[in-house]
Amino acid sequence: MGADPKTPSPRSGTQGVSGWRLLAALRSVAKACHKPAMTVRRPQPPQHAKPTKNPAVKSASAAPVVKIASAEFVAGAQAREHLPTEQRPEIAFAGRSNVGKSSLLNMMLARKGLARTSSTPGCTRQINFFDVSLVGGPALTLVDLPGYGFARVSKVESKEWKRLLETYLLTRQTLQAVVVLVDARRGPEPDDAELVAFLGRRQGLPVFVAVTKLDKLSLSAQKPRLMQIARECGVRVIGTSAETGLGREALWRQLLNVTTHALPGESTVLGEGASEPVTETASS
Ligand SMILES: Nc1nc2c(ncn2[C@@H]2O[C@H](COP(=O)(O)OP(=O)(O)O)[C@@H](O)[C@H]2O)c(=O)[nH]1
Ligand SMILES: [Mg+2]
Repeated sequence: MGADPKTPSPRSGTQGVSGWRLLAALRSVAKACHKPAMTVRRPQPPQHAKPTKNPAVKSASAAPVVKIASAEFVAGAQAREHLPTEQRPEIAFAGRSNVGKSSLLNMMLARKGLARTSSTPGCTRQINFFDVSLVGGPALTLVDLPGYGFARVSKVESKEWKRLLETYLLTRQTLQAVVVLVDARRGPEPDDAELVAFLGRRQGLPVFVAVTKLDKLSLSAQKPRLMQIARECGVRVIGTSAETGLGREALWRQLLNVTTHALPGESTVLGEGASEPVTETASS
């Protein structure tokens, strides 16, 4: 009579192996068989940090210190004569085209799409003014400046933008601080250095560097990059991401500290130290 087909017939190598040993042997074979699958290159996770994995982001969105009571677009100026009347304290956001000015503004104002964002550089052709009132706090104006460093606009056009920008930055009486945006991956470029030097003409005008798109770097790369950019810029830098909300509170605190108002119920200054990066990354 032949062996029961369900009973594995003893083969060389497995002869005399007890049940548990066979099981162990099978397991190790199975394990060995799985090994190549484990070494197959899986799709790598993206280099940037996933928003939900950053505890700082969670805490920032869970309990925002700065709450926006109202935010609205009030004026767009393409020429000096179109600039609105000087009324509220103003904070201007400047930087190269596509660095993320409009996105950062929307993040600060907690309003999606209030400032128009675009993946096409050179879209903001005017100075845009946004009035904002904070809950229990001051009324301010945030200003989205035309981007510079965009090669594809005509020379005449870029000259006009430059003149408007310079006039605004040098003469605006209500201007209380300027945030210069620097892309985390590109770092400060000659145009940015030129702007910071230019702003030095207005003595006492606080200038901050906001490092944008930090989410595009891995978590471990973020802090060293911020330190490096702080060294290169020689001023305080704040790491931000419009994607995740990172840096929103830190930047608001810095800005409210230098405008004539303090946060509701607070008078403390965060992030003291000339070139200390102020970040909300998990590593800080
Ligand atoms: N991943 C990521 N993308 C951003 C961030 N900020 C801006 N962007 C993108 O960068 C592009 C330019 O942004 P925008 O705000 O219009 O730049 P602006 O020209 O300086 O005003 C858009 O496609 C945005 O979605 C950010 O923090 N993270
Ligand atoms: Mg813009």
